[in-house]
Amino acid sequence: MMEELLQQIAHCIEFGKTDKASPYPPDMKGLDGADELTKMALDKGVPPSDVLIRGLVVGMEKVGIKFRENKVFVPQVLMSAKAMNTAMQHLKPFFRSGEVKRKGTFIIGTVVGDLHDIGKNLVSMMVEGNGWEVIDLGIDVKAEKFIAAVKDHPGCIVGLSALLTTTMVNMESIVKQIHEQAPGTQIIIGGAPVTDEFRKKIGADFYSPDPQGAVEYLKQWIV
Ligand code: B1M
Repeated sequence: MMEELLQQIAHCIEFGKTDKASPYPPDMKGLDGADELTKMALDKGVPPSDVLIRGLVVGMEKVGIKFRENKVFVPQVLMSAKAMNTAMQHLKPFFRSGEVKRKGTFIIGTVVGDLHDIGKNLVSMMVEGNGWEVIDLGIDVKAEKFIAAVKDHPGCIVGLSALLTTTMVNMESIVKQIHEQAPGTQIIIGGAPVTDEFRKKIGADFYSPDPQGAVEYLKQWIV
């Protein structure tokens, strides 16, 4: 029973079924969504950490893999993220009480000068959906803001996103300053113009072309 409920939750996330009222996806019209099923699971006493790890995260991981393989596209991922966010509202009280342990803290932002945020938001949602606490600093983020956040969250991992060839160069000084002021901090970079060659040049720790790569890299840093 519990197993079946968790599988249904994962299915809702994978296919972006937010709640019963949601007409999307059409073949699940009228059925309970992530909202109702998550609440039901918690009411039935399923541990919140199981709802997260064995339900929501499983669904989100499947979406991440399908997105990487071009089997689904941005709109579907956004629907999954919406379903995930809705379900997460029921879990938040447990996070706050410390009953559910997060895997660690991930700080992400689009670098200074750059206002593109769709890719960054996808990464942010996928990482959060995989059980990390995500602090999203937004767009046009200067080095000082990243450093302040890193100091507030010792042991965190940082993600930098850039979509312009003119702003990706700003990553270099941000990486340098974070490494100087908080040595050992892992920094992942990404965004359309970014490459692994560029990562090596600027001394960042990891480059991922997509959100799933970031999620997979983070697995080795779970606290
Ligand atoms: Co702009 N824009 N834009 N734009 N824009 C591009 C990026 C551009 C390629 C269009 C073009 O000319 N063909 C071009 C850049 C050229 C270049 O530098 N090589 C460009 C330009 C020039 C500009 C302006 C300068 C235009 C102008 O004003 N003259 C201006 C700059 C503003 C600024 O930032 N200072 C500008 C403005 C805008 C809008 C505001 C209109 C809007 C942004 C809206 C928003 O983000 N809220 C916009 C958009 C939408 C685009 C395009 C059309 C789409 C970008 C996008 O969201 N893609 C884009 C052209 C294109 O790509 N077709 C373009 C979808 C998104 C899911 O992909 O962000 O790559 P992406 O993220 C991917 C991966 O890269 C990766 O995961 C995501 C999912 O796979 N990823 C990471 C991203 N960050 C990651 C971090 C990670 C790991 C993976 O770890 C931390």
